[in-house]
Amino acid sequence: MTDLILHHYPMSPFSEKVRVMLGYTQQPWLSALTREMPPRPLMEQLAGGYRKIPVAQIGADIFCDSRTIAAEIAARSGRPELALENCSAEVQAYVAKVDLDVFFACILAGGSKKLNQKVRQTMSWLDIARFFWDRINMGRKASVKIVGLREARPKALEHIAQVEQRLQQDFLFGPQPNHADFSTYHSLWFIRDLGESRMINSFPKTIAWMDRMKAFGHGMCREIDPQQALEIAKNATPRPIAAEHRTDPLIGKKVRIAPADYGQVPSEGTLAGSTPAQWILAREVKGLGTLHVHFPKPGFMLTPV
Ligand SMILES: N[C@@H](CCC(=O)N[C@@H](CS)C(=O)NCC(=O)O)C(=O)O
Repeated sequence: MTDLILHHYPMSPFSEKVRVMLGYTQQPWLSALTREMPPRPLMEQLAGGYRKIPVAQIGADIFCDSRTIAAEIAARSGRPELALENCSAEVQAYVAKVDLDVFFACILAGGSKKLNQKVRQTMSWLDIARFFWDRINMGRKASVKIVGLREARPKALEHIAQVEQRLQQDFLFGPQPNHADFSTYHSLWFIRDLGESRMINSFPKTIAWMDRMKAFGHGMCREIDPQQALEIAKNATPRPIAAEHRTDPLIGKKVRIAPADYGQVPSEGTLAGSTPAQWILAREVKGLGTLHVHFPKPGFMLTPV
């Protein structure tokens, strides 16, 4: 099986969602580190305009958003419950909330001196300034309302109290983890493990569940030079797309696909496939050949060019 390459950075919560999923499934993976903010020229070659992190790569197939990455991990590990589209409507509605509103509440509430110190140890002052400038702009241009600084802490605490109440078994929706556990974990990891905040201390079941999640680790990971990822893409051809996924009237037409919520930079190419859960965009990239870029349908917009 061709290794999965994860393009990520250590402090990225959504990357942590995927790293822990890779640990849980004991999938071997290759780690390609990227910067905390654009410009990311290498990522642009692979994914087009899509600017969020993480992005995964398997040969010449590129997976944008933790959702398509999770679907891939689910298929490779034989654990269908890790793909959100295989979960119940209740779980899907829960994840839609925790991966957006709750995520922002936790990020804003989780800021701490310890986090600042960690940021200072890994980024230059110039990059810190660039980082804040980038995120302020991203927030301003977002098409969804992002929680305000003052509401963030009560909202995060309300969420943690609900998690505490939900935890009647080892995992949030039963005795085994599903997609929702990983979606919930990454924001709380930001608060507890990165920020070293005490916000979660008075929630014992949540702490015990977080420890169980953390114990999955990050699996069998080997760091590569991101340039190697380009070589791998160049030497691979995208996976074939089944005939039943090539029936959409827009197949073969030029389209743009972009997130509908924030960081809405589109990727442009030719629509090559449309499954119930994903769009697949074919992009011709100088020096790399044809790449297939996979996007989830929920939360994304497709516009014919
Ligand atoms: N819906 C996306 C959200 C990804 C996301 O917001 N990632 C953050 C980092 S954790 C990001 O991309 N921030 C802007 C950036 O890194 O440029 C997913 O599930 O992957």
